[in-house]
Amino acid sequence: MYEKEFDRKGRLICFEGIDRSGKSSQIEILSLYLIVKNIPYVIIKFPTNETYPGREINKFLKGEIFINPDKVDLYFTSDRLEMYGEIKRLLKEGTWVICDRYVYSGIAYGNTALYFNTLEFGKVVRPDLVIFMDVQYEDVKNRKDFGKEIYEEKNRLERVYKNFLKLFEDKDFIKIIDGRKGIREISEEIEKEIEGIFTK
Ligand code: T5A
Repeated sequence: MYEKEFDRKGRLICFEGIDRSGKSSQIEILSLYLIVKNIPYVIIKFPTNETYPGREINKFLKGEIFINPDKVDLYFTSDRLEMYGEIKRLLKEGTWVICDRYVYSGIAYGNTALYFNTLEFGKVVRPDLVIFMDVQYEDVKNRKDFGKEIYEEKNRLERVYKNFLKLFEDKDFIKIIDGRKGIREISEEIEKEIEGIFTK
């Protein structure tokens, strides 16, 4: 699935989890940590607003436009495909890239993703670390703003959660974090993981 290795000076950290699992909150805390360490970084949230497909998906998720489910998956993939070159460029120059969702969301959420994700094979920049925020629908259904977006419903998120677990079985660069803990406790665990990849 991954792009062939290249000389990277930066590190690629990806966050995954179901909707409202706490990714953005942790990324905000991690960015403060990187500032203190004087590490240049960029945050990329997928779907982005940088590409045409990304902007269309963002409208779709808010219910502003309708897009056929197959086409939505294709758009998620296209959005990432447009960004992989930029991620590679940043890593080569020494900037860390923090992704809020990545190819794994494409697979876990996909309607027909197994087909469209084959388009990404060989292009995905391999992460140095994937943090999976391990929470289920029942844990997040009462979190602020839950239910405002089109995919935030029980059946879908239960399916997505199971897909994530299957995907992350036996992968050495995945760290599964209990996302039911408090925000501060989680961020301390994440910092320890980050310390571990400085020396890699
Ligand atoms: N999608 C995405 C696909 O279908 N295919 C794809 O290929 C890709 C890339 C994106 C949607 O698109 C789908 C997945 C999604 O359905 P989005 O709006 O970007 O939509 O959704 P999310 O990525 O899920 O972003 P959210 O903002 O909804 O969730 P976060 O970032 O995981 O959570 P966060 O940090 O904003 O926290 C949510 C709330 O919970 C609280 C926070 O204070 C906040 O109120 N919270 C906690 N509460 C208790 N304990 C904790 N530990 C907490 N951590 C945070």
